[in-house]
Amino acid sequence: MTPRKQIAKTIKDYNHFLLTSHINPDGDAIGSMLGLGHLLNRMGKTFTFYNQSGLPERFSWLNLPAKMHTRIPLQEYEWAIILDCGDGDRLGENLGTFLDTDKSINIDHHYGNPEFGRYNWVEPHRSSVGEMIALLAQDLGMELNGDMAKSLYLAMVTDTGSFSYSNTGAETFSIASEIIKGGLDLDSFNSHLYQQWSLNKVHLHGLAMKHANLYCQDRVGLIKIPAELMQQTGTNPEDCEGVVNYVRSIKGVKVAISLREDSENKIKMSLRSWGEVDVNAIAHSLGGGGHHNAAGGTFYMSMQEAEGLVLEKIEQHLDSGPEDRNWAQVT
Ligand SMILES: [Mn+2]
Repeated sequence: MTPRKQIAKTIKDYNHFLLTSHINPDGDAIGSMLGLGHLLNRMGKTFTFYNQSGLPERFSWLNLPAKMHTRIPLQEYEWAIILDCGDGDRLGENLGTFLDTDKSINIDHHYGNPEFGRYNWVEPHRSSVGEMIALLAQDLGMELNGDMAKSLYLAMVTDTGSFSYSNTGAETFSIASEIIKGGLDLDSFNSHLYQQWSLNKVHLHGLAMKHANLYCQDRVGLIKIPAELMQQTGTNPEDCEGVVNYVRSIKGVKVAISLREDSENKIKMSLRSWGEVDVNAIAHSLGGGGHHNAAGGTFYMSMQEAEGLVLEKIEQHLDSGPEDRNWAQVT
């Protein structure tokens, strides 16, 4: 039996679930979790939500089918379903020791997922885990509508950069089409998703953009957010989401980098690319990971040292020969 079928059967056969996703959750982590919660609700199952970082403010307009727990201990469960976690560490240190991997289901779309669960449905070509939950809903005979569909649409639209990244497949569009047929109000949805900024956030992005720069014969764009920039503008790390896309938009740029100072000597890196350049491999060589065109990681060093190191790695990668060779390594 395929993992996908095994998971559908397990959901039918059991009643009590724990649903969780990665720390600092993005739209896919939240959307897939909420979508699966709504799905379980329709089947009359009980479940608990857990995310160590809680629900980000920018997604607070969604209808939660259950309370989002941020603390252990949690209620007893028969199966834990872990969503969008490229490895077990992404669950956060608290849940790591609480979970019984023998009662865990791992649904993910990251390359190199170590398949830490009893059942592992890992498909790196999928746009998002939300897309996979939509397929599961269809396998279980459900229409893609209501709050379930809205949550899954959020997962797909955020993980594909509004259906623009190379992970957007034909099936992504056909699921989106089913969701629109199911009655999703796009205008209302988009105003909730995109009208979330504060004036402070606009100022933060403006200042960061002003100091963006190009390296490696203008093939690499870099944007930095030192902690003092957030203090100066009264913003927080959540407000930095997406800054990497400004340098990704510059003509001729093959790799876009953002570096954000999380705390002293802790720098969060995001990498984005177009086409063949494999930023997952670059992130991996620096202790991080992700997807072919979108990856990230953390440096425990100063901003200046992190900048030097990431630029050096990218330069080596870009100069290491034809890019199609790098592409061949991951397919
Ligand atoms: Mn994802």
